[in-house]
Amino acid sequence: MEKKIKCIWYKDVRMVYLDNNVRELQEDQFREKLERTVGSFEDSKKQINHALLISHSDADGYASAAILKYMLEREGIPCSTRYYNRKGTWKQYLDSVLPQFTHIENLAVFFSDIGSEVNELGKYFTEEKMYVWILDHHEMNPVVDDNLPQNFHYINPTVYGFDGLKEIAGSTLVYQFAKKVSFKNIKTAWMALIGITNDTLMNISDYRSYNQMVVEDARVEEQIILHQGLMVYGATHETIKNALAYSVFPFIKEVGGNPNHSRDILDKLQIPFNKRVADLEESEVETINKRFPENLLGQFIEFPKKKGILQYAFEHGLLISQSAFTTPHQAEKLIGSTSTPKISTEIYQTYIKNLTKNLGMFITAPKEVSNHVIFVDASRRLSPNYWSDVASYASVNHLYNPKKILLMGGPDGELIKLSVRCTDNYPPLVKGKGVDVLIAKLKAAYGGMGGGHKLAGGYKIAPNRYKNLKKEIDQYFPL
Ligand SMILES: [Mn+2]
Repeated sequence: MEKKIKCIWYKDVRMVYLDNNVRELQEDQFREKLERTVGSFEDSKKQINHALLISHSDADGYASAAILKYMLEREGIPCSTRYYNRKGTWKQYLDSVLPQFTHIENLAVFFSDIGSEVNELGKYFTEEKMYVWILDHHEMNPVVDDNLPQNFHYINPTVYGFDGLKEIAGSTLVYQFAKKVSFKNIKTAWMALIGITNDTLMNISDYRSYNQMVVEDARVEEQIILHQGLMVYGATHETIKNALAYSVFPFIKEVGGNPNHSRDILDKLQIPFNKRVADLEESEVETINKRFPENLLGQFIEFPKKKGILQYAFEHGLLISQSAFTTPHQAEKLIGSTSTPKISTEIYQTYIKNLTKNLGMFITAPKEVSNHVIFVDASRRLSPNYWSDVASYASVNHLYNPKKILLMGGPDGELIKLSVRCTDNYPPLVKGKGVDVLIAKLKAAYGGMGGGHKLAGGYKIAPNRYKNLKKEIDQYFPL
């Protein structure tokens, strides 16, 4: 079943993000902390009557919650789940959610793929008699452990030098936790891959460390088929004509979201345009790859029990994060579904067409360029639902000067909401410095809220301060 194709052309010469990174990796300390965090759960699980799972409202967050739910229900603990993208303070949010559960004695609250504001959350739970676990992989501020309440536990791999994208996604961390609780939770490895593929936005062969181990677990357990072939993330389930148009990683500039254009190209290459991506012969994959400057050779993950969009890990995750915007009640069900509901297929197609169209627009969009950053005002052209994704895919596809940081966004309510990105070629990454460092500096100077990873983060700022930020931005460099 598994196709083997040698990767001969590596056209996109990637710089070593992380592989050359100067850093101190404290792997033993991380493992010890994981043992202790799992131990704290083992010690108290018999007392817990109910668990509230609070998870991030993206694919990684949904996958994380699904793994936790599987683990907890195996332990006989019923769960409720809430998905959240941090908007205000934690106090505001928790004050609106927790009262629904305060009648339950010995409630456990799990934060997954969210909640790296450990100091803020620690303060909130001092008064509450609840068990709390925070399993997150976003960059976080130093924590004074002595100030935390007694039944409050957290683990974050970035503290030990791990990269929160390439090495350990949110669902990867939750999966490691669940597998330590019981080896039987290895059954959830495939779920973690829904999160990993969407958080990393990388070729699977570029995964490292714990992310790589999850792929291996899922493969050995025969939960997935790992294919080597045409890499067209976003459209792996499609015909080759549509796949070349709607692939978001890589985004094929020449085709630019137009399937008529890809059909003409395929005709000239004498490749049947209605063939499915997974059915392509090795020689056809090589011919197509040679035709475009983008690297189209890579790995993709199939879930053999699923059909349609849900059959492929990356597309499965993308559908979840889109459904979280449009039909939240559907999003959670998708992990348990084998075939794609019609409404979800429509949502997905609209999304992927708009995204590829917008990536084409990004290339020509007006940009304000300083010595160190590129500002793009997204508000005139794009619906806010797309800001973050266009910024991410512009970045992973190197659609702007990779030596600069991208700040893209516009007004969102009373604040300016910015997606902050850098490519894996951004030179300061070699010293472990990425957009997380810039966001921290900006927060210190202008206030506002924000955080994230080395390659991708978000920042919200008041409009009057944003004007100053734009004038003064270069003074925060070198990072
Ligand atoms: Mn995540």
